[in-house]
Amino acid sequence: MFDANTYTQRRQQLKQQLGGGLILLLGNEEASMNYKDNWYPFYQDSTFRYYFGLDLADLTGILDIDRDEVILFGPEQSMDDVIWMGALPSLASLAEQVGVSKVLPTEKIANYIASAKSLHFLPPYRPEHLLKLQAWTGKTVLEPSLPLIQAVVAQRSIKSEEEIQEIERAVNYTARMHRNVMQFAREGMKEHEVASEALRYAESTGNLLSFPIICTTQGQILHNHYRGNTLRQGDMLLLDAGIQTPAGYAGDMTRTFPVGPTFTGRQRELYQVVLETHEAAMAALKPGILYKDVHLLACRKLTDGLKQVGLMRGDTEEAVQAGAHTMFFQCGLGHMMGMDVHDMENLGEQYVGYTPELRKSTEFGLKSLRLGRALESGFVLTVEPGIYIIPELIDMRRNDKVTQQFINFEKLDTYRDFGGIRIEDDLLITENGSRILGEPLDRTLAEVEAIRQQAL
Ligand SMILES: [Mn+2]
Repeated sequence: MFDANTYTQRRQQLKQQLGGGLILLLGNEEASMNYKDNWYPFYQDSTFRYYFGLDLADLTGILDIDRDEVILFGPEQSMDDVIWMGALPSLASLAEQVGVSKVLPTEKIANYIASAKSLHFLPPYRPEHLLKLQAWTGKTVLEPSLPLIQAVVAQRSIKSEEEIQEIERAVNYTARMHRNVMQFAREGMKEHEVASEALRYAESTGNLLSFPIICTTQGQILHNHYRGNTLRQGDMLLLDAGIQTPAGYAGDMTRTFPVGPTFTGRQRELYQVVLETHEAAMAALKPGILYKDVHLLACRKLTDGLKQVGLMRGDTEEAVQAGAHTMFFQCGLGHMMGMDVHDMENLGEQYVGYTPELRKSTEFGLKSLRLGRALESGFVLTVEPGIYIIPELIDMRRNDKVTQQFINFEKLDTYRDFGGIRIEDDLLITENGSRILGEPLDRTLAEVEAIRQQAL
């Protein structure tokens, strides 16, 4: 948690931005797994945490602009709570830690908001939030506040110096977790044995994971959470994993490395294509450039590389315009990152990654690009190109005339069992360009093979 002044200033800025009305910010509740008292690990709502700092369940914050007051609503601990969970500071002293001087019991919310001229709240993404909002307002159909969404997105998109330090700490731990796994993995292990080493490392440092680990020899499945395969000589292992610090800031990196001491010939070729695409995309980052254009630049670079390998052919620009490259790269180049690994995705991708003038595309490939808009100094984002060879997609597009023009199916058919490669780093947009966050993590062919050779 930051100093109380940080939260006071953040709330002040939000109130000024909105100008009037009442802002309701819902914290999260505990979520039950299979019966009421068996909970998933608690996860606080990131916007609530951004403005109120507290990482505890059942809190609600109100910024009443018209009455010029900030109130933290919550329960006081009962003796039962103390017996089962230990004593906590009072609601008033919790509030004081984040610069809030007025507290009220949750039961008072409905009365309090009844007199508000206009009520601003964010889109509920948990059913409990919707039920609460319905109960407190007496309305069944609820319209989230667009001005509030826009103000929160504008504020949270630009990371402050103390946030950047915290994100960099998360990325440092993330890089160390990856290095640890690159040294740990062995032929004959199951994917879950490797994933558990990543988790062990994260927890041993007093941190958490920022999302469930992707640890797979089947890297072509973009969000593969199956971990039952055995690592075999000749396989590559793709690890997409990130650490989240106790303050709630995320890291998110991906590396793909050989199970043996070296990549095979065809793995080297395609790894180099992804690496050069990754470098070209990172080099293009600067304030003012559309991230969509960086994505398209990456698609052209990837296509050029695939043409050299002989998997694609024809004019690069035409191939990308026709979407032929999505045979290999079906998703977006990256996303915003901060307190959420996909930062603020609950507020709506259209508002976080796009603008009213730049709508998100519905085309295959571009529809999965979470960030398209012009970059600004202070943004933190990921760059994560990849090559994913999906046999079902090859078969689906085999008879497509446009695709046939640009794809060498005869050769591609010999790559059906290739798998997937992704390389992902986290970057800060600076005044003049960008900066890779965190300690360097082995990325080139020579670096990755060296760490594997030392480990084996
Ligand atoms: Mn990512």
